[in-house]
Amino acid sequence: MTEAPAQATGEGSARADASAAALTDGIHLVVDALKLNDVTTIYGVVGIPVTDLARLAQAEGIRFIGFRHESNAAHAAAAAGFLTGKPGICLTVSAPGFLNGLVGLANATTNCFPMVQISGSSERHIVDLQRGDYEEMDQLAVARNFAKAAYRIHRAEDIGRGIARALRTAAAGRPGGVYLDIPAAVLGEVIDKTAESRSLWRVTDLAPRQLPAPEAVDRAIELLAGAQRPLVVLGKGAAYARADVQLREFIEATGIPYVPMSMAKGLLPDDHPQSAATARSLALKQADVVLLVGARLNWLLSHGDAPTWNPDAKFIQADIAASELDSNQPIAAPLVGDIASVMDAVLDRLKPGQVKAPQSWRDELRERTDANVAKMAKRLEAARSAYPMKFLGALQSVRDVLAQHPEAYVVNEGANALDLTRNTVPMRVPRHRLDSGTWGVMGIGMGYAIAAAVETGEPVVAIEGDSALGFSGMELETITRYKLPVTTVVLNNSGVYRGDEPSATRDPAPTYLHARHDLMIEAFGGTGYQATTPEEVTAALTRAIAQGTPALVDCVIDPSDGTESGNIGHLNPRGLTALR
Ligand code: ADP
Ligand code: TZD
Repeated sequence: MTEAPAQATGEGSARADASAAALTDGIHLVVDALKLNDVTTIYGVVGIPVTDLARLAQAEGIRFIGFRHESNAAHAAAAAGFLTGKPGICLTVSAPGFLNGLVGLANATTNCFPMVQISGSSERHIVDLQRGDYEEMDQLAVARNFAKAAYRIHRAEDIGRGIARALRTAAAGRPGGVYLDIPAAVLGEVIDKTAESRSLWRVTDLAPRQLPAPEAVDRAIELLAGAQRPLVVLGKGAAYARADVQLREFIEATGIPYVPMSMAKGLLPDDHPQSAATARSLALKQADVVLLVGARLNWLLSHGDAPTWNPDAKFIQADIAASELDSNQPIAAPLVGDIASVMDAVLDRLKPGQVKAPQSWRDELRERTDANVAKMAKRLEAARSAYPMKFLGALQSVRDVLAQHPEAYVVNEGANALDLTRNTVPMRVPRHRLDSGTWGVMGIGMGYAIAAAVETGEPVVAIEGDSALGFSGMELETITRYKLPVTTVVLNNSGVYRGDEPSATRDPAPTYLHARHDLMIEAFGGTGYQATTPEEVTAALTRAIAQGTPALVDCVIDPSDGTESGNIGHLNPRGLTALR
């Protein structure tokens, strides 16, 4: 006897419903695994094969922020990782979408921010024989080069395992970007629902504490105790570690001057009396014992080399990655562990009065600070009345408005726009400054700003060079679509570095650009302002922050203001041009 088709009889369709209820698929498993691990937001771009995944995530209460370009979505996920201490999630489609996201993934890894890029991919049996599939690419092989780790899930029953593994690897130890490949066939695979509950798990203690050995702590303390000119360098690893209270207690108890790296600004307020930020070159050149806290001796610190540094300086390095030690200079006292645990141990083992920065050294740095502040005050004063407006004219207005809004997050990229903002706009609160970071990458602006607004709900001010904004400018539409409290301030000097370079041909010079960015945001429904004087900048920014809706202030800056590559012009190869 042949069975009637299930849909033909009432009894059969009830049976089909019952069996469907006992089934689930890869897409549901991914969403359930993310929810189980408290993922609240996915940043991404939809398309084959992840559209239903985004839809289901949204329906199930995970916020999906849809971007215009995956690079920006990945940067947003990275910033979310830095801001929350938990991996940000980016979702991309196969091959080209995946590749677009990789810049963000690699940048996250370089900066030690935790994130996971989940990407759909095409059919393995077609891709691996290179038979020419839709969006064909061996994504796992590609991603390995750019990520802390890369994994692929081959069976729906491994989805829970794959997500747990990706989240753990991204967050534990030195944080970084993890790639997770889920082929379309796995997303569509149907499996028994009872197996589901057993295949998913919640990661316990995502980034376990790692304690330094007591003898390592004592070695570091003794070195500091014998120092004549001790210095602390705070890096973004210290900011990430959320050891704000311990760091402040240690610095204030010992009186040691400190220099914050750009994303560590605000860990202690920039106007703290022990900040040597404004006497940085003297501090680095003279210090005899240097405690690096979550800061690498990479190009941003001249690799620890003379003449920037005292060639006899002894380094103590607190870092979670032991492989970072001795990467550039001998590390006399390694402190391997998470910075919160390291600083707890240091405070615990430090005897009262054992480490005290000599007053003469503090005075020397204070004098240099005062002299540099006075020099800068003259430059600022001159810029205030200059017309056309200078970078420093606009930035003083930004500084003064932001002084009223310590809760605001600052995103910053460009060359001159980056250097001058870092030096002009002080930070008062930890983890409120996000910038181009270790790579000096352009394009983080709108992604970072969107993540800061989504994750914190606070006002965000993105201070952008006009070239820098171009890399992610289409996300102004994302900002307006989601009605985020982001104000973008463009320091528009009509070019990369500057806008007055003459051209040798009928084409514009390679550095020349031209745009009215205030009109761009208006096309998307946001509020655009054009500002030609510092007073106009103040009025526009004050209004924009008060309104809390998407806005852009296009600051018209003198095209002749700005130096080639900002303060890293020496890295430009000159070759024969130097001889001319
Ligand atoms: P900056 O650019 O601000 O100088 P870097 O990105 O060069 O900072 O250095 C950050 C360092 O902090 C990295 O070497 C990383 O391993 C380390 N790090 C990140 N998170 C932690 C943590 N929780 N505890 C200890 N070290 C950390
Ligand atoms: N591409 C990427 C992804 N990152 C980069 N760092 C660059 C190109 C090169 N680059 C810089 O290093 S800064 C910069 C570029 C293109 C832009 C500088 O111009 P700007 O800022 O308008 O953003 P200023 O204030 O005019 O200097």
